[in-house]
This record gives sequence, structure tokens and C-alpha cells, in this order.
Amino acid sequence: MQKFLLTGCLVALLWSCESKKDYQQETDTFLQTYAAQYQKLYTVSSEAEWASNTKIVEGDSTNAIATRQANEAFAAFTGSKENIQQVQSLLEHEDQLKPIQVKQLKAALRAAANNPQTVAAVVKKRIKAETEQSEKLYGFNYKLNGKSVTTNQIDEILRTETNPAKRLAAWEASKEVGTVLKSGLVNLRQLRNETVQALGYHDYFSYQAEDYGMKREEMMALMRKINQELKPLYRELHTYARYEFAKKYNEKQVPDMLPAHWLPNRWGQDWSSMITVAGSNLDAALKPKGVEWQVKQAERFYQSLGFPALPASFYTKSSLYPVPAGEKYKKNNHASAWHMNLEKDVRSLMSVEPNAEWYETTHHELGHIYYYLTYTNPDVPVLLRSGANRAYHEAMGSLMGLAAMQQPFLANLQLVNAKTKTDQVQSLLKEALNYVVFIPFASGVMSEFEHDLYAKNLAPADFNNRWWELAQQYQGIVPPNKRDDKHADATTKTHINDDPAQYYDYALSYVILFQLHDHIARKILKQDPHATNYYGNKEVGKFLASIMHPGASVDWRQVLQEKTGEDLSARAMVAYFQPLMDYLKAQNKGRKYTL
Ligand code: X8Z
Ligand code: ZN
Repeated sequence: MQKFLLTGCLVALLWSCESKKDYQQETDTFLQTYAAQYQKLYTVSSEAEWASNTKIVEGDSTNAIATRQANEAFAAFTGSKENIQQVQSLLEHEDQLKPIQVKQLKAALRAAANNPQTVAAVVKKRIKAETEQSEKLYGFNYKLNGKSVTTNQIDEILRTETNPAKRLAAWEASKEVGTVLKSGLVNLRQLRNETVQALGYHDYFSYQAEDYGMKREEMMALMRKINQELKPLYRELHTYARYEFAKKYNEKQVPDMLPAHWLPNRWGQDWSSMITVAGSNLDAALKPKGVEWQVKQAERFYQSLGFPALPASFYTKSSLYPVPAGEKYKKNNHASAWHMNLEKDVRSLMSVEPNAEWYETTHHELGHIYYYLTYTNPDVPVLLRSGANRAYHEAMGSLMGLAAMQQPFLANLQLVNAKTKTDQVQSLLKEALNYVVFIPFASGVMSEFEHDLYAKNLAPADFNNRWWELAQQYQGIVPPNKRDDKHADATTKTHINDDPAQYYDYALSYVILFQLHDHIARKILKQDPHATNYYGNKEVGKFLASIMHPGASVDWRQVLQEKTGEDLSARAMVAYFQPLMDYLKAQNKGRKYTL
């Protein structure tokens, strides 16, 4: 009996080892073929998208047609019935597979869910609608007082103009594009939802949240929590800004809510240019340096930490600067970073000008680029060449942007006079006007709007009402005048159109970046987190590269635990800005709070 049992056990054990090996072998074989084809079609699609985004010629649809074809081919492959069946059947033996195999299969299934060929006609329509929406957005002719203007020019006016009437005109000009985008968004919402519903998702927002292993309700609960945690600080900033702007624009009556055109950003998501810290005028210091210097300087910063030089092709193939005046084409005016072939062809699309905003954005984009380069290594299979999650991808470069703006760093680069003592509170205030002000926009307005759009089927007639209701509730911002139904102000924000239902990535990225920064400052540099200089520190580089190296082959929660000893938490961000509270409360003494 015992012998029999033992023999039986052995047989079972051997059999299960064999079958485990078989499944693993089968999965490897499948993944090898799948990944090779995936990479090939992905590359063709990226090249076509690149052309479409860097050269938009009115009336010429050559690029758009090529893009559509490439994206259809990618969709036909990733969403093919055979691939879906194969992946699903392999996943039935999940417990027998290696974790890295399971991760790849799940990545393949996610790609399939965005393109299921069981609803091929819907996917095709969606691809067409996406290309058209991007062309409308980036091909749009913004006009101010009858003259064409670029979004960089509008942004410059909103940062610097003191005449409220001129500000209003610029703000209104920036919102006109919404009138041509509204119907496209209605259509895209429908098509995006229908696409992912074919593989069982409730809606597109749920599909996007699942990338974090979260349900949409969990993601929204997290967004509301982050927002609540930063609310006391935001409330102080809101009060401060209402009174300061009223002074600046000679408005005797301080409004309860901030008129949107008073703010130095089209969506009121970043107010940092509202103040200049004495002795630290970065805009003035950057102007004479020119645009190329900014990109090179950002690269030097990464190199100083031990990252390699950018591949030569980055400079020859990227599109880094604004389209020269007089050219007949337009390009995507929103910054992005591209991993063209999931190998070393990396590019950035920007319209860099010599100012602090682009200086920060350049560091942000190079964060994506160095993430791409770092996880492109033999340990990381092609299908897992992405961030630990999407927020990590956004966090890396934003972290470097924060570091590149702190006083000791700037003094080291002689961008500010090392001898002038800058006011620490003012520096912190300037940072809060960027990072803290962003939270109600990202976690509140954008996330709630997209949630309602996709998961609640928000009626088109309510698009603008809901948008401004959220802006008032979260940001304490109101439109300067009554917005009518033909406008769709939400669609003026790039991501609503072409990076859908994932803006919470940015809110999370700020939370993560302060967790990482806190760790770097205290544990690695042993410096005050408010006044660091990362420059040249190889330990910092090693720390960042160790997060980047495994890409998506690791669990994002585990990474945070291992690297910082903490779970995801706004603690570090709240603590960082805490010293500002007393100052703001003193400034706001006797003022009316309205949020
Ligand atoms: O979209 C971006 C990046 C694209 S990779 C420039 N950001 C958000 C935005 O501009 O709205 C960076 C922070 C927020
Ligand atoms: Zn980014």
C-alpha cells in the first residue's frame, strides 16, 4: 500500500513535472512567434504614426491612409481569433507557467481586447475615427484677432499678459478647437466602449484601469482619496491665487471662483509661472541658452547619473522644435516620447522653446526615453517593455524635472546666481503651484470626466456642463463666460482625444515621484528634499535604473515597497509641502475661503 502510494505519487509528480514543462515549452514557442510578429507590426505602425504626427498637411491624406492601414494590420494580428484562443487556452494552465510567461500572455490578451477581430468592423471604424480626430486636433488653425497663432504663442500670452481682455481673447481662441472635436469624441467613446466590451469589459475606462490590476471603482476611490489628502493645501493656494490675481488684474471684487482666463495655463493645471522667485528667474536664464542647449542639458543630467548618451538616431530622427514659421505643414503640438521598434530607435516629438515650462517638459520626455532604453535589455521580453505601470513611466521624467528645478541644482549649473540666497518659501510655493495645483485637475476633473464619459455614457449635451461642474468642484475654476453647447472644452485637452481614460496616470505619477524623491533625498543624497542636487550622483542613477531595468516584468506594488519601503501613498507629497501651510495661512488671514 505504502509502496503503491509512493509509486502513485511519484508517477503523479513526474507526470505533473512533464506537463508543466510541456505547457511552458508550448508557451515559449507561441510567445516567440507572437512577439516577433507583434514587434514587426508595432514598428510599422509607429513609423506611420510618427509621420502622421510630425507632418500634417491640409488636404493631403497620404500619411493618414498609411497610418490607418498599419494600425489595421496591427489590430488584425493582436486581436485575431486564433491568437485570443491560443492565449486563453495557455492561460487556463496559468499555475503551471512561469510568472514571466503569464505576464506576457496577459499583455497579449490586453492588446487583443483593444482590437478584437470578433468585432473587426468596430475596430476598423475606431482606428479611422482616431486618425481623423488627431488630424483635426493637430491640424487646427488657432486664430487670435483674425491671425493664425500656435499653441506655444497662446501659452506664452497666458503666462505673461496682464491685460484681462487680451487674456480672455487668447483663452477663447484656445477653446475653439473643441467645436470641431465634439462629434468625434462622441463617436470615439462609442467605438472604444464597443471594442473592449467584446472581450467582456464593462467600458473603456474599466479596461484602462485594469492595467493597474484595479477595478474602475477602486481607481476612482484612489483618485478621490489623493485629492482629499491634498485638498487643505489646494484650498490655501486657491484662496491665495484669487486674491493675488485680483490685485494683478486690478479687480476690486475678489471672485469666489477663479475665472479660467486669469490662470497661466489653458486648463488651469499649472500656475507656477504666477510667481518669480527673487534671484531665480529661470525663464530669463534659459532664453540666451537657446533650444538645443535645453535638450542637450537634460541629456547631460541623465548622463551625469550614469545613464548612457542618447543614440545618435535620437537627434537625427526626433522632431524637437516648433515648425518654422511659413511652413505649409503642422505637427502634433503636445510633447511625447516614442519607442519606435521596442529596441533602440527612440524619438521625441516636442516644440521646445527656451523657457522653464519646456525645460521641465524636456526632462519629462527624456525620462520616457531613458526608461525605454533601460528596459530594452535581454532580460525583458518585448511584450513587457513598458513601465512597471503607466504612472511609473510618467513619474521618472517628472522626478528629473523637479530635481532639475531645485536651487542647488540650478546654482550648480549657474542658471541662478549661487551667491544670492533664494527664498525657500517662495521656491516651495512655486513648486506647489505646479505639483499641488495639478492634483484636482488630474485626479478630479480629468478622471471624473473620463469616468463619466466611458462608464456612465455621459450625454453629449452634458459634456460642457459636466466639465465645468467638475472644474468648479475640484479646481474652484469657472469659465469666463457662458459656454454654449457647441463647445466641448474637455476635448481641447489632448489626452481626452488620443490618450483616453488614463489621465489618472499623471496624478499617480506625482504621488510616486514624491515618494521616490523623498527616498533619494533622505536615504541616498542625505539632503533636504526641498534643496537637492542630484547632479553627478551615480547612486541615484543606479537607483532609478534599477526601477527601469525590469520594465513591466515585475509587480508595480512590489517595486514601490522594495524601493521605498512604502505602499503607494500621498504621504511624501503632503509632507513635502507641509512647510508651506503656515505661510499660506498667514497670507490668507482674513480672506474668504470659497472651496
Ligand atoms: O502630457 C504630458 C506629457 C506627455 S508625455 C508632456 N503631461 C501632462 C499634461 O501635459 O497634461 C506631463 C504632465 C501632465
Ligand atoms: Zn509623459
